[in-house]
Amino acid sequence: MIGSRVYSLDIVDSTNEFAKTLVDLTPEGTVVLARQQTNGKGRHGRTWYSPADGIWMSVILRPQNFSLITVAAGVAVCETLRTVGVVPGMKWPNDIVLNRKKIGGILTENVDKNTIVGIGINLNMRKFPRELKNVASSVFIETKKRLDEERVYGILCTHLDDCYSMLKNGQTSELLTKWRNYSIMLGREVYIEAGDKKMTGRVLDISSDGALMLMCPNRCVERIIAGVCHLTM
Ligand code: BT5
Repeated sequence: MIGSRVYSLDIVDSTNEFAKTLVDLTPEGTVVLARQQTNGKGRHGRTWYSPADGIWMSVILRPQNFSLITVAAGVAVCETLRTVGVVPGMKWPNDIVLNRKKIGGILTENVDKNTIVGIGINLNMRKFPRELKNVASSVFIETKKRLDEERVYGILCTHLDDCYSMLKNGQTSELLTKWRNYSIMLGREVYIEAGDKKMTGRVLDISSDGALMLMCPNRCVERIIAGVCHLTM
């Protein structure tokens, strides 16, 4: 179902923004795919560097429960990369990482009853602007493998379908088990910025609604719904 209708664009500002213009017109599972984005978006108004050689796509979904959508999309990206011989990790809440560098991200936005799931994967890019060099990388830079973008996109649609079905069928514990297997965070010390709140702690788990469970130095367990997370060790 995911990808049964595709808007395939050469260049667009942001596939998420384009998808927002389609929500009343298209069936669930519609994909917007672009070769290049001129104004790719991250969370909270941040920008997403998206030249050619990556996978930049958005899917229009209408889930009953959207709390685990970002988890489901992240797991689908990891399963896809594993299928093509790359073993990435996930960093809560929305990062896909390889060798501790960010190689992908998820941007989930709700518009009326629709959820737009934006997925970016740095597949074959060979370089990054100076300001991103220390944090970002691509599958090609890390593995020297050049992967066929169309093939990876096709595999991704299949895994997105599987993970979204799990969510719809209430198989959240299976999904969370997959998240735990890909997570690079369990048991690690982290520093969290959640709005004005800043805290450190050890990651215990992810909850059934996608919140991060943190053991703080005072032995209290904090539940973090959204924020930026840095691994400290
Ligand atoms: C994200 O935001 O990680 C969500 C990225 C979602 C991108 C997709 S592409 C298709 C769809 N259409 C869109 O317009 N967006 C989605 P966040 O966690 O806020 O991370 C943003 C930060 O990551 C930036 O502030 C940079 O530090 C860094 N960054 C920017 N471009 C990057 C890239 N290509 N690879 C890795 N890191 C990047």
